[in-house]
Amino acid sequence: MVKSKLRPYSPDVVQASTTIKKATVPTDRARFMQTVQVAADTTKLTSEPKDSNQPFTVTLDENSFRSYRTETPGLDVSVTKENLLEWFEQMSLMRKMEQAAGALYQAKLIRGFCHLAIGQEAVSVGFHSAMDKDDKLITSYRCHPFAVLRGGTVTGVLAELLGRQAGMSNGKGGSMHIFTPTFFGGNGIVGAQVPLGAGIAFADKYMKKNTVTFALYGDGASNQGQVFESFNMAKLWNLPCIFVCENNKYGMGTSAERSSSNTEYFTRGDLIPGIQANGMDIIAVHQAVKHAREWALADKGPLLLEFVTYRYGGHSMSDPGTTYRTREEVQRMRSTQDPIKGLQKHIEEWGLASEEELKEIDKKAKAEVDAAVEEAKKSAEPELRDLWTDIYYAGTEPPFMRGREREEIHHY
Ligand SMILES: Cc1ncc(C[n+]2csc(CCOP(=O)(O)OP(=O)(O)O)c2C)c(N)n1
Ligand SMILES: [Mg+2]
Repeated sequence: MVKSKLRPYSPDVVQASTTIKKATVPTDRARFMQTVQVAADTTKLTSEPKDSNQPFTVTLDENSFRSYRTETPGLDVSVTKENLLEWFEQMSLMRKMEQAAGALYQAKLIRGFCHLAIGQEAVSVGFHSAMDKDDKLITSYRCHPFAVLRGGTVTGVLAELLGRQAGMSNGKGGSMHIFTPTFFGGNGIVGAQVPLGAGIAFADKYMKKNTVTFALYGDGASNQGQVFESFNMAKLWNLPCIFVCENNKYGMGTSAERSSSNTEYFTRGDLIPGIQANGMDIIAVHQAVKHAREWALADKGPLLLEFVTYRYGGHSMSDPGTTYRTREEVQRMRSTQDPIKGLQKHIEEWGLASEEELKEIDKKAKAEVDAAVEEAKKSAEPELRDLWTDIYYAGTEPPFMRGREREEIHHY
């Protein structure tokens, strides 16, 4: 049974906060006062769990979603043991990969900028779990997990960060320049990926492909003019584009409250309906993305999704992340709302795997990442001649190109 409630937006709502507030008075006003649930372990088992790939039903916390100009997704989610274990494995792998990147950066083997997605794993893995293989995704800073999930490899990402030939951009791109046929990268110009996402959606619609494009941006990008221009065109042209605000409560070192006059990001699309969802519970993320995908495929045009989430680290490796928020806040999020621990609790309580079995999966993820680090380190750096490759689409190169100095000419 699908439970769905109409929760219209009211300006009276309190901002999504990290504390879980339950309405005590069962009135309409009290309903508006509810904040979105951001704990990772509040989903309840509704039907008997089955073995392997036999579906069973779980029910999300009733405050997992809020909506604007539309209905919230249903709270009952059909999952399998296989799904949940795979999501646990992928989130563990993504965290280990990012931790390894952090260590390589500290060892000065990765240079330049490096943005880690530790804490936000439920978003990337939850997205991938509900996307079709031909759907497209474009994002900004926290891009490494998406690069792996959308067709890349851990070695390919780590080698890219290390600037080695085995990297997904042959070592010439770096952290935010990693792509696959369905993943249009990290993008460093704040907000610029949003019109690109709308353009990808337009191209697919024009080519009559039955796909959905997800354009992700941070709370810190949400006030960019180009974001609103993209909203307008996507709505006007009814594009199959889902705009996704990953609200991790800070844009670099500026809190959402200091940068945005309206921090209810899911309500900022004017005529575009919106849904706010718990970004720490992977089951809620899966359900929200599945809902959004079905929305776009039903030709209803764009939708705004907001995931309330949290990054444990700073904006980049050069930001300690503790000058604009307290250590206690980060510690509280880690210990009470961690997406991996939340799913682990469900898996154990629902009798799908034991603590030891999950530890084993975690150990395997660590071993896979350790091996990827070694392989990436073994790969050579790009050579001088690689300066001239991967610039033009094969066969469209000009006869020659100038190098770093006027005298340095490369003939193709
Ligand atoms: C057009 C533009 N303006 C400013 C910057 C500098 N800048 C880099 S990240 C950032 C804030 C991004 O905030 P958010 O998207 O919330 O990312 P988070 O820090 O949460 O990862 C800014 C202003 C930029 N890269 N591009
Ligand atoms: Mg942010």
